[in-house]
Amino acid sequence: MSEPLENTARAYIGLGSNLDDPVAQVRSGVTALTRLNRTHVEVCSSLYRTAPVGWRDQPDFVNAVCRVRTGLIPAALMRNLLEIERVHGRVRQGDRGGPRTLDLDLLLYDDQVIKTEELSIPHPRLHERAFVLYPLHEIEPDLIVPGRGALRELLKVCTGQRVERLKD
Ligand code: PH2
Ligand code: MG
Ligand code: MG
Repeated sequence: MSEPLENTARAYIGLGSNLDDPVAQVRSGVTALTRLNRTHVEVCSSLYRTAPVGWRDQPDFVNAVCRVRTGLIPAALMRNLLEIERVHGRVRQGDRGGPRTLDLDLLLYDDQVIKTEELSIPHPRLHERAFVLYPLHEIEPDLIVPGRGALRELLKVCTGQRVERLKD
């Protein structure tokens, strides 16, 4: 029997991949989220093909966002996300923003604002990234991002980044 999810937080997780069959990587990442302890995946966005932001000279990404309910505290949830990345062959070589098999970003955790060595919530660049804002808007159009305001307004500023929703 699954554990009760009372006193849980609502968190949003961004998924991204641009190596080794990105669509399969992102789908597998979602499956891994559904298997996390004390965590229930409530809804996932469509998959989106997106132009790389930052380091341009790399393949297009596939991105998505999931909303979960979780009994894990943010640091524990983050540790679990890093472990899922590792299982998906993620190699970290100081290549910030470079190609990756699977990236799982903890975007939001309730309306908390957290800044520690390991964790920045809301994700510090979420408000300027169409590849996060579009899938987030698909599942949560009325969302307010703590410290950044209405998602709807953030989207308006975020033009010029190529984002294409993939058919199921
Ligand atoms: N992730 C990055 C850097 N740039 N661009 C797109 N389109 N999608 C991503 O997931 C992405 C990126 C760093 O995590
Ligand atoms: Mg990322
Ligand atoms: Mg990341």
